Amino acid sequence: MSALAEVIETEDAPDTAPAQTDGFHLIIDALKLNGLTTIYGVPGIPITDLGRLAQAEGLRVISFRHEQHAGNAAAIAGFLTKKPGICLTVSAPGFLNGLTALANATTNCFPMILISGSSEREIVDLQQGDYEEMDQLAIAKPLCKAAFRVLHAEDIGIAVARAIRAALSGRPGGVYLDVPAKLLSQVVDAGLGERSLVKVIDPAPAQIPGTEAVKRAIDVLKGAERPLIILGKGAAYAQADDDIRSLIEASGIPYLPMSMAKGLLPDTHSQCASAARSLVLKDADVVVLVGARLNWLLSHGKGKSWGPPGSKRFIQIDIEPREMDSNVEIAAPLVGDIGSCVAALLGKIGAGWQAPPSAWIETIEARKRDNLSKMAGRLGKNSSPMDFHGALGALRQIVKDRPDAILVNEGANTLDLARGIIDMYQPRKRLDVGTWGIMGIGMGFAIAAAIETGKPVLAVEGDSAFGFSGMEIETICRYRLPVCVVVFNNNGIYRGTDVNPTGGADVATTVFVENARYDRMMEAFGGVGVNATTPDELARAVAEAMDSGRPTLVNAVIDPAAGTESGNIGKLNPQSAVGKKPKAVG
Ligand code: ADP
Ligand code: TPW
Ligand code: MG
Repeated sequence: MSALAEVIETEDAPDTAPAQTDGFHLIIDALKLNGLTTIYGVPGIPITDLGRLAQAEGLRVISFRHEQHAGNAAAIAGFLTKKPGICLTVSAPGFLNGLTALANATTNCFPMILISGSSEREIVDLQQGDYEEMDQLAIAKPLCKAAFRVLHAEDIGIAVARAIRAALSGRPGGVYLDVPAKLLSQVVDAGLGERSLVKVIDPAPAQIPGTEAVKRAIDVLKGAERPLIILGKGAAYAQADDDIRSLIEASGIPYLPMSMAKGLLPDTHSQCASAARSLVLKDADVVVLVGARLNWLLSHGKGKSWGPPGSKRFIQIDIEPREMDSNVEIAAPLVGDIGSCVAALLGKIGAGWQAPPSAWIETIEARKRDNLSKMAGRLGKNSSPMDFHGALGALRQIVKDRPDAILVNEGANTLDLARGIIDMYQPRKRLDVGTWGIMGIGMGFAIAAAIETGKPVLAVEGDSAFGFSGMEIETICRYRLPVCVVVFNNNGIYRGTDVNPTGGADVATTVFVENARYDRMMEAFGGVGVNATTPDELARAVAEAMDSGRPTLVNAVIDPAAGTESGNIGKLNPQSAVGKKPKAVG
């Protein structure tokens, strides 16, 4: 141990001793110095006092009921603010609970830092059975972008700086910071401590694309007859909203927003091709990817949905060079940050730019008109029990009337149908299950969205999806957050009509308690609970909640037979790969 880090018993210190600080305060000061003023976590040994002291020092410390939701909150805070969200957990089990969120953040390219207390190194390394013993650093490493452990208080400043830079620079992601119990109580001279802190300068430096690469991209684009731009959540994260809109409008190219890029331009924009999705994917000849990976969500850029092999050329904008050619050949890789890349393209799209051929635009228009009119008929139904379209038609109007509200969305049918039906009007207003299609982000995302933006939040949740994080409605009530949760209650996963094929006493594996009243859970914590059986009742309850800002849960009674297996992605079920249509039993 260095001289600086030596633990000094405070009661032995003479009155004239120089001012001192400790590991607790240095962590808090390092976060503050870097503008990180909110912590999402769960208290316990050894970090209870870190949370207390952070609150005493003016940070906002939001205590959750389970670390996974605190972690999800930190991750989405990172997405919304371009600053790493901070999650604080206790050792071993608390750390593991937070780890799912850290891995999910990394997968989704959200910047966050999981700070976890840990047991004593000497005991952990000899496996002598410490309280909550676990080699957390080793476990975190493969699941995040970077992982660090701090042993000396005077290294805290550098460690926090490294964590921030690792989370934000290049492709953003999750970082793990291991803080053993002993570190927190280490005492050091206050002046030395202060000088050891580091303010990170320019943590996400602009990455300017090469001129050759820009020219190549423009050449490919100029040769296009049926161009398409796909906006991904990287484009939403980049906060280059004005330039992205200018690029689309100046080029006249139709665009398709991925789920969390919806609202980057209003979904009602004339160039939005969402309502003609399958047509544009199949028929486009040049596709510009802006912060969107060619992963499963885009059928890996190949196969039937992309038209005949070799019928496409791709231009890809991404900050991560290794993303290029990950699934198919990229004709024009444009490596850099989205702001710089889009600005560079925009600089080349001047007065003489040829808009795409009108035949392409008209074909898309015709398909959009067709699909939108088919959908419109289904949205107005005021039936009871509700089907998904009737209920979502009501919520679509709620969001249209409140375009700055944030929509959180998870489930299967509840997710896929809400994505298609609820138009978004502003950037970064739609937060959902992301790259993994993970259930359980709901309440964590809703809480952080309310805390970070101060805007009302509408969480549209499948009844199964809600169950993963449902206990956090106590957190919503405790902090009096303007969150309205709508549980699409169809008595189960995908639908509530499956039966046990053996005829035995156990219900089917996808079925829940019939006619459960989730609204009463909210009432238990002092919030507003409403049971809604028609779209009109649903609309009234949600409008009132969004306008009052009172924590509300609406139990929306959905026909248990209305959903389909796995929502839109039934084809990914292994049974369907061998030619059997996935079908609910019963
Ligand atoms: P979606 O799920 O919406 O299709 P993905 O998560 O697959 O989006 O893709 C996001 C991509 O955006 C990632 O490949 C990531 O490297 C990239 N990205 C994130 N931030 C930036 C940025 N500031 N500049 C450039 N690329 C970025
Ligand atoms: C962490 C698998 C995908 S969708 C879903 C599950 C359990 C729930 C669907 O039912 P829900 O929606 O929410 O009631 P609806 O409208 O279709 O009835 N565990 C994790 N992530 C995933 N994706 C699953 C399980 C799953
Ligand atoms: Mg359900």
